[in-house]
Amino acid sequence: MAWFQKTFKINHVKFEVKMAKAKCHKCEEKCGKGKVNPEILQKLERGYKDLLKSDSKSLVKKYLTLDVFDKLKIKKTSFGSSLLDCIQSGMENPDSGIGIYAADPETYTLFADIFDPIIQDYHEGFKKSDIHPPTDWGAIQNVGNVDAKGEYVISTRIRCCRSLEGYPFNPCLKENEYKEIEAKMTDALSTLTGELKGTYYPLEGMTKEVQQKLIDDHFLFKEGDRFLQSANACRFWPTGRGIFHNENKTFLVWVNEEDHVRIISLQQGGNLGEVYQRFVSGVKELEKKLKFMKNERFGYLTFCPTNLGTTIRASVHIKVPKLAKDMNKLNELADRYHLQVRGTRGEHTVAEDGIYDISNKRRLGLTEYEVIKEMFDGIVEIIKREKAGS
Ligand code: ADP
Ligand code: DAR
Repeated sequence: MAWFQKTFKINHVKFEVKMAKAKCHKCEEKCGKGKVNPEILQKLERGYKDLLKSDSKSLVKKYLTLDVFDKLKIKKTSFGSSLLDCIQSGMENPDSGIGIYAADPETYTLFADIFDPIIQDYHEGFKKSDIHPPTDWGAIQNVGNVDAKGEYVISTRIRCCRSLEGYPFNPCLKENEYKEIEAKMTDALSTLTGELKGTYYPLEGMTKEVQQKLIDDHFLFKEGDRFLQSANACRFWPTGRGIFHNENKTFLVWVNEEDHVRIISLQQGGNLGEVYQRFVSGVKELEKKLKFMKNERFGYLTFCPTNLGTTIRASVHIKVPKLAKDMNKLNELADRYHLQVRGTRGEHTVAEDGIYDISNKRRLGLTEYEVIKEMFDGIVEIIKREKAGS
């Protein structure tokens, strides 16, 4: 396989990227060598015009000014990715929150004029000149239970995203590369022992009933996410996709959904410390066996810019009936503590039986411990406000 080794700089920070020289299928077929072809340009112009006319509140609409658009629309990465490969999801889904994905790792540099302002906005101040801090899991034993009396929190979950070195992101992956990633993951997962020991279940061959039950029980990713489909992240589905979990379903790993890997620890109740301990153990064990894509400025690289850095989302499923009477107020409170409110089945879903998914929002520019602490403090405050009735 032809390998791609590239050193490039962003704001004096050197990026060293080594990966298979994959071509983004979409651009490769249509663009030929060196430039974005007229058909791609036409789709970009039309989609951009519709986006400007739409009532979209996405960050890509907010920051893709005409000057930036005209500067970036003619560019193509060495993988063959164009601006269209990055923003077509946001153009086809005006209700996107962000509206952009990195079609391959190089897009973060080549299209920095649109990625950087969106990253700074979403991660609440991570500037072009900022560098993500080194990994720091902190004093794990100091992390406690957000709801020791068990009055509000139903369950607690921590997840992170990882991309395997040597492979581009979803839109540029070939079918055999999905299988290669799955094989590397199943090899690594098969060596886990103790509480982490478990079994890998490929989506291929899984009955719809088993799949739906795993989704309904909040263990498995949803299928057919329209945002990911528009981003060309679901090709060859379900090839190479699957889920690993231990016997108690408290440690899980997703393979080839939005990212190459999602590592998840979850359990009933509010004991964030136990969930964190298991999560860190699992990540450390897998890091012994696999090489993940990471660089100095952004930390762990991911398909979506909202997940860069620690890539950690720590969440509770919680009932806050008093606060939920006024969703604007609940969201304002969440914003104040750098939290994000999602529906019961995750992002882009609604609350069922009054259960909300509340988690840290920012993942970049803080250490792992700071992200967990920020979520812990925010949830404790939310519970305090619910008890007080406002
Ligand atoms: P992700 O967090 O992996 O980026 P989603 O927001 O779509 O993606 O959530 C994925 C799944 O995780 C959903 O089924 C959601 O219900 C479940 N989930 C998230 N937080 C919790 C939690 N605290 N307890 C139980 N399930 C959770
Ligand atoms: N569809 C994207 C999702 C953004 C963040 N969530 C991710 N990456 N799962 C949007 O712009 O809404």
